Amino acid sequence: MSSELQNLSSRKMVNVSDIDHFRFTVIVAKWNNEITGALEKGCVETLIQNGVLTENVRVLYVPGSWELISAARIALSHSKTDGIICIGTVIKGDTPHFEYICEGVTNGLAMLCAGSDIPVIFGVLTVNTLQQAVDRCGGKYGNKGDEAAVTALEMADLRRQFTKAGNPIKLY
Ligand code: DLZ
Repeated sequence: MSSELQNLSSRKMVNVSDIDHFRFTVIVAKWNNEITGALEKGCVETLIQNGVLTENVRVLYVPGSWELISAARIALSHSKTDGIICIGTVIKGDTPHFEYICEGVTNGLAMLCAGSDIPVIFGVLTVNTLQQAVDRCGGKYGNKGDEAAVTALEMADLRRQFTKAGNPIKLY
């Protein structure tokens, strides 16, 4: 399936009730900040457009994608949040750093997902070229920050269906 068919950015609005109760933490890596800044903008705008209150969106910055893991862990441990959205961009260079960082960040965030019921969303671009990143932060393949926001809203809503009083979902 082509990337174009996987572009979710056209679906920016979600059908989720009581969105104004949700709190989100957006963690942004400053490495490749011309890209991550555009992803952050798309993400925050999509959250707000869907009804999340501005004061319920906390944006934190870390040096690089590697630090997304520890920042997400700190946020999980020390804040009340309904979802954590990790934003970064890793661009392939001449050395194997790309593989190490991508694998480390992916595994680290996956471990956080597995260890917590708060959704941790993977908004990290892993691309071969700067142009591929540009295409995905508001270019021809949409803005993956928008997609991360929509995913966070849907996952926060899913969790709420299990945790709110009068739980409508049967666990078995
Ligand atoms: C060191 C490094 C390199 C070479 N490339 C990237 C990158 O493409 N994207 C990114 O987000 N971060 C990169 N970093 C920084 C690491 O993520 C990290 O901040 C440092 O290794 C310090 O732990």
